Amino acid sequence: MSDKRQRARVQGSWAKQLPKQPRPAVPPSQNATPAVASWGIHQQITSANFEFHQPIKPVRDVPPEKVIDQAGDYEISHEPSGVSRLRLVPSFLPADKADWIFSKLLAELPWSQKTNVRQGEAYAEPRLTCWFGELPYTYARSTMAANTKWHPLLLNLRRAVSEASGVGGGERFNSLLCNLYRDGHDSIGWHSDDEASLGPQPVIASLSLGDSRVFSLRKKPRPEENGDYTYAERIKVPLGHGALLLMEGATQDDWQHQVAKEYHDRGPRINLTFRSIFPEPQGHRPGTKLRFTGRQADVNLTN
Ligand SMILES: O=C(O)CCC(=O)C(=O)O
Repeated sequence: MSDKRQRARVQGSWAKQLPKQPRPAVPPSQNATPAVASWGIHQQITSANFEFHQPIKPVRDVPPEKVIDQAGDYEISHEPSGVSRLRLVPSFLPADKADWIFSKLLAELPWSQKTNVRQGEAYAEPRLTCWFGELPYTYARSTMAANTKWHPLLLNLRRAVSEASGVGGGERFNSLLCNLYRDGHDSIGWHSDDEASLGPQPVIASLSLGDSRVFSLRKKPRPEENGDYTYAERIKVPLGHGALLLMEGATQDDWQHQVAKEYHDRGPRINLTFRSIFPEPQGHRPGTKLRFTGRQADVNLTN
């Protein structure tokens, strides 16, 4: 038996199933190797019938990472939860103004290090923060107390950022989380700003000052991916001195974001994230996450 035919015998059983052959009008040729077909007559085996095909493993490509570094409005996804939108204004503040604001805020804001809790373990958040707003804010199982003593400079910035964001027809953001990344080792891990206290589909306006850092986004996987982000869409947004980034629509439902550590020299950076915060829904633990469940935003108590 030729090598090829030997292979066909061994592999024929799992080779691709072929369409049924019509009954041959004439008996198979003397030279062909007979085989018993399902309808009980000899059918001619041809090399075309039993060609070996390497089983095709479905190949799935990791989507190429996108970069957003130009001013504009971007629709980054369309899902049942809605459209996720980013708006980038790289030079929202002119450099000289941004320099002055940066040094004032660095010196004059009440920076402190927050202790968060993850999987029952307390850890020091690797950045400094302070909070302004009439309500406390809880994330990562740790609460920042209400603080109504807004620095006057922050009140001016709030006005400018609220106008640029068009929040609530001229209303202003009522709260501000200030973040100080002292160097490249300070960071914030993957998360969404989706606490129930921020309401459904919050608008978050993020103003950056100081050294540039990369703001990364990754799309939340579908339920059948079981939390695996291997094939997630990813976007990088370099945020420089004076840049304004708005996250709107379903961005917090469908995407996570982070500022990763950087292991080359990075100077200090301040990030001001303006948002509006509402009293926690009754009976919910502070910091509970709001999750989109298909038809409307719902509260998931498993934060
Ligand atoms: O520093 C940044 O640009 C992002 C901060 C952030 O994601 C947050 O504080 O929730």
